[in-house]
Amino acid sequence: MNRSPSLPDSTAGERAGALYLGLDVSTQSLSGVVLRIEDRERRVVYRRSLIFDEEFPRYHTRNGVLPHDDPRIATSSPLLWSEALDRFFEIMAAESDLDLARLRAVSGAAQQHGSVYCNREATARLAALDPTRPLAHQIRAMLSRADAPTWMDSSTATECAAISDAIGGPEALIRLTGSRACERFTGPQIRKYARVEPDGYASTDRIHLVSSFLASVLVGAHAPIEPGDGAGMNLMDIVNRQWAETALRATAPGLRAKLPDLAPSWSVMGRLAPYWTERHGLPAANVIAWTGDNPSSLIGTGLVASDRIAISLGTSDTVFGLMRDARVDLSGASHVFGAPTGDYMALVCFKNGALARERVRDAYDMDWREFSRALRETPPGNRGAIMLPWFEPEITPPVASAGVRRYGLDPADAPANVRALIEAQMLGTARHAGWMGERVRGIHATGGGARNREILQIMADVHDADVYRLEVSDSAALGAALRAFHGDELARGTAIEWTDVVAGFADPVVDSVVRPDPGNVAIYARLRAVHAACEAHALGRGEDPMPLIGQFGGERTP
Ligand code: XUL
Repeated sequence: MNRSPSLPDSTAGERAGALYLGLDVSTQSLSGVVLRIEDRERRVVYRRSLIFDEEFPRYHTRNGVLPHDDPRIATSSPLLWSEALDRFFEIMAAESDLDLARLRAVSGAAQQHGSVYCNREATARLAALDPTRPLAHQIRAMLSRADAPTWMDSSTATECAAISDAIGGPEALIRLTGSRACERFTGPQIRKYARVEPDGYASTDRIHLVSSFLASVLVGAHAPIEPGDGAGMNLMDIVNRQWAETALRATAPGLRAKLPDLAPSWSVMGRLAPYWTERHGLPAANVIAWTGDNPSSLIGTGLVASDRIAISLGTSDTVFGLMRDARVDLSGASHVFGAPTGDYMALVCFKNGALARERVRDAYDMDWREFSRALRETPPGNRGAIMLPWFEPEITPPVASAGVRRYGLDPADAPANVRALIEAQMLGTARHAGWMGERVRGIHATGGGARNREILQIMADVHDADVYRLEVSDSAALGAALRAFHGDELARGTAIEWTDVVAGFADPVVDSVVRPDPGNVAIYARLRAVHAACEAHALGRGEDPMPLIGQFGGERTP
């Protein structure tokens, strides 16, 4: 998470224009972005992040997670998130110099999959939040479970198997909910809670996602779940965006009555409750449905059409993009969530991203300049040599035991290994996102790795698409602010296109476009088959790919 400066970007003279606030409650921090929109003039006028470990030491979180003896368990605290929300408003009101009377709407994003368990008193207590008393105390009295399991939890393997079996196997669950049963998803987490703490489950009246819980706190009433985030539960029918009866039954008894309703992403949840207006001097602004951080980032990176995808080269590499149709990845490696536009979004995650790039760089004792030089000085296609860079167990394709595989690649040839790594990563993104079925013409490249032009050239050549470097910080919070604007306009009866909503934000870095080289595109079209054959072989599903490599290398060598 980027640490935004604690001072506003620009606040002097911000007196006119409507303001829209977007919040992102992620694993480690809460970030907020305020947009000022007046006619055609629109810009970010305030940004602020609060790092949980630093700002709220009394919760003893490490990187936003509460300490546990069992490393598979990862929980956080709804009190911490609520307190952070309160602190953010307090700081914004004190330091921003914005005319907050012009705040028209608020929306938010939160880490996906996490769940918050409320007791029967929560409805009345939400409606009666007292602005003269600290928020955390009031929230504590609403919870039937003190901790909230988060997306980093991996303690529900038994539950995943049981849910999958009950639905008819992984493919059936993927077709129904958009994802196979995942340990971090909310359904398996709920099933585990109902099994391990049946009394706690019985005393739970409402189970929220982190996103719908925080929206509820803002409006002072239980807010619905929206389909972008709802899709991360293994409980929602991905096509018709309703709770899936069979999945509910496979998860826990009486679950439907404990879940909020589902509502479209642009719904108005209500208005800022008196707690917020009176405590922080805010107007009763509209609160638009909160979503998950990934669906929100889709908007924050400007991906509102299906012919563009984003590739984020971070700790892990992710590919995400909007899809018009509810296609699914039956391999189980990817997820389909709802998109805040009412469409769908795909998310494909590769664990061996920056981690693998750093391992290769270090193994050959290079710095990043030498790494780039190796890419410049080696031939596209690497004479058919392939590396499968599974330094850690991989998510896409699923690889349980780590181990780098090399085909036709001499481990002692440093430059060839650098090229083999990047080509494998880019071929991986292209091949494993192919199920989306969209013709990709443009790629928004983000993350630390996107600063390397040589990597972007290989990305452009492998995908046969223009690549634009994007430097959007806090894309989830920006997406939330843009959604606040969109939802508020709709609520006022103004029809507004998504392309108009994101225009001027999430623009590529000037002169950053990297275009595909037709000769290289042809090479990579052939190398795809070699990469696929090596992967199948490494996963124990295919023939020896060496003859294919010999053929490829032979054709390239004069
Ligand atoms: C997505 C996922 C993470 C969290 C991070 O499936 O688990 O990206 O949303 O906050």
